[in-house]
Amino acid sequence: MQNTEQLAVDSIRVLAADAVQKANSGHPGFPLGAAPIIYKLFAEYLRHNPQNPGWRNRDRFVLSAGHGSAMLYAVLHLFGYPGLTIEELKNFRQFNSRTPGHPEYGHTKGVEATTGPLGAGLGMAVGMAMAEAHLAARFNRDGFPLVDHFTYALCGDGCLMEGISSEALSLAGTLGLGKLIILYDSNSITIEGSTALAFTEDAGKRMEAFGFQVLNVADGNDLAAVGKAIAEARAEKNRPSFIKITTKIGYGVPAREGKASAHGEPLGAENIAALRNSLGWPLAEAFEIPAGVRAHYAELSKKGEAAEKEWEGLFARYRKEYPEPAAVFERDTGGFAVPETVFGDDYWTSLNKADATRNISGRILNELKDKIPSLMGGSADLAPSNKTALSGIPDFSKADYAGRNIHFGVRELAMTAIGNGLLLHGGVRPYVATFLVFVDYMKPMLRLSALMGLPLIAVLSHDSIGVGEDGPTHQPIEQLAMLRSMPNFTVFRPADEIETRAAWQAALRSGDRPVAIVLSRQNLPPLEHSSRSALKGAYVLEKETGAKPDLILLATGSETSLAVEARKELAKEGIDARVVSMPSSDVFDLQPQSYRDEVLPPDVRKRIAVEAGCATPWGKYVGLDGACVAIDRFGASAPAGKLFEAFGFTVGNVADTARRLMKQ
Ligand SMILES: Cc1ncc(C[n+]2csc(CCOP(=O)(O)OP(=O)(O)O)c2C)c(N)n1
Repeated sequence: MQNTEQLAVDSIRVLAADAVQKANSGHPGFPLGAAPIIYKLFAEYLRHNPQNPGWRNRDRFVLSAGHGSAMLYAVLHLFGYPGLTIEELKNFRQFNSRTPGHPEYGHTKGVEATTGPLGAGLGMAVGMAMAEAHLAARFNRDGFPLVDHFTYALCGDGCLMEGISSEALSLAGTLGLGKLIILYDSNSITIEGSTALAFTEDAGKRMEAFGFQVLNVADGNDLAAVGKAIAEARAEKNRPSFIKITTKIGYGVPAREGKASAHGEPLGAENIAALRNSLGWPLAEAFEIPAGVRAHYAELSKKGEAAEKEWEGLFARYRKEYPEPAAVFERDTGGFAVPETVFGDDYWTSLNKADATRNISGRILNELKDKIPSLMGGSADLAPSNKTALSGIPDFSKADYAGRNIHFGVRELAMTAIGNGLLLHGGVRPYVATFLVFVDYMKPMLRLSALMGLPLIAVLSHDSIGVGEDGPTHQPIEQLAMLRSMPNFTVFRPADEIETRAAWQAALRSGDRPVAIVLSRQNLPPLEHSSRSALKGAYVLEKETGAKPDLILLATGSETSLAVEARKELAKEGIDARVVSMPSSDVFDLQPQSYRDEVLPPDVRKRIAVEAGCATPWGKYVGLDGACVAIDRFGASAPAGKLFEAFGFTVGNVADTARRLMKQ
């Protein structure tokens, strides 16, 4: 058994090294050092069923050190995860393989999160552990631990250098997430060399300060010690655990062991042979695994099947005993969709009064909170400004995991990663929030939401120079352009209550795209003709009076009413303008060409976009014969009214721009 175990560990090493070698690209060093950790975890502790990787109460595992992907693929292959054949390992990093350079969620069965940007996995793991705690608090009953699993993340030095590790793990400590276990592969090497160059902190002490139980394993090759530490981590109920495991990067390759050169380049044929030799590996052929090792993994794999069966039995009894929560649990963990009944005609009301869209959004959220029990979220300490608090609903806290108001603290990056983790876990429908300008602090994790196809909702208020006195640090300029440039991402910037309702509906119906709802701080007037057509991204808000408009005014959010006023002004001079409200250019771009041509007739080439952001997104809509009333400089600290005037967001300036175009 001892020998089989060692061979099982070494099979991970050999497969990962062979895959990197064949691809002539990738990172062999991490897998060689960390193989015993992942082996021990998957073989003895992780409750997972390779035959059904999506089983709801499985333990979650996130490889935060995503560059170690070859190791994860080797393990998933050895455990028999569907689709991960030896051919896929041979096609590591090749076009259309199941084994891309970094693990990609939704692409490879058994990969729980897309990782590669270091530290992101830690944030997502915290989100998963929060979802577990929340669902357990809501659904578990005496004798029915329906939701009861651990979340593990494996990270390296790089993940812990990244600031997100502090953001996310500090919150995890505060929340006392006892079922979160961080495994730290401490090999003291990163790409540029020794961690002594730039990372001399005592990470364990940092985690202790965050409120973690900290455990140490002096030798990562000591399987018994690794196992003992994992067992101790699992036994600690009130604190998350951090296990520092000392390993050697490039273990088994004498020329590379303990060196940065082990990190990110193939080992080369000579070193591959040396690896086999020093491990005492019995087979010379690449990708060959001894039959006994395969049998060993097949045996281990069965444990997971049994665990799932047992849970299915538990759930069947639960369903009989508690049919109502069982039905909710099944629905909410079955996908991201919210009940369609939520969006009936009674949803589409409007108070028809001037109000800030952030206030309107807050009202909508609170109307929905009871209809969508899986809705939970919060802000990076700006809930009173973002209007994202669910009133009368308890906070999500160590004392009450059933609460649905999350206090992320001032941690936008971790907040967004946690939002992704909540969605990856399933069972909850999260939103996160901050000021639009601080979306810069969220961006890398929103990019992962988009890449993973997760419908995370980002509520982004204070969306322009309308912020006023806080000045240019708080006034977004290029942020809308940045968000709109992202693939598989939807931005909604509604102009009034009806359009804000459209934004929320679009966000909550989205199953595979993140949605940013961009909201004003200042009051906006209700629009006479706003409609559910906003769901198409853009629509004709004010129609021309003649057969064909002289000009089209395109606007979003707070500038829409300005366009409407400018149209009236132009009408006095006989200029017949159409106003197109375009709360979401992303959604509009997905409409059929016929609809797009209807809204923006190709032969009407005099077009003006009006938006209190940079002009970048508007070129493709206004074309060479059009113009933008936009702001391509930083704002200033002054009352909002003064700023709109100073930067040309006035009826006079929009009308002047139109007059100029008409003369051309
Ligand atoms: C955010 C981010 N920055 C930079 C990189 C590039 N990168 C990949 S691995 C790595 C070093 C990681 O060191 P460590 O976590 O100790 O892994 P090991 O050296 O043990 O493989 C870097 C800088 C990245 N993947 N993500």
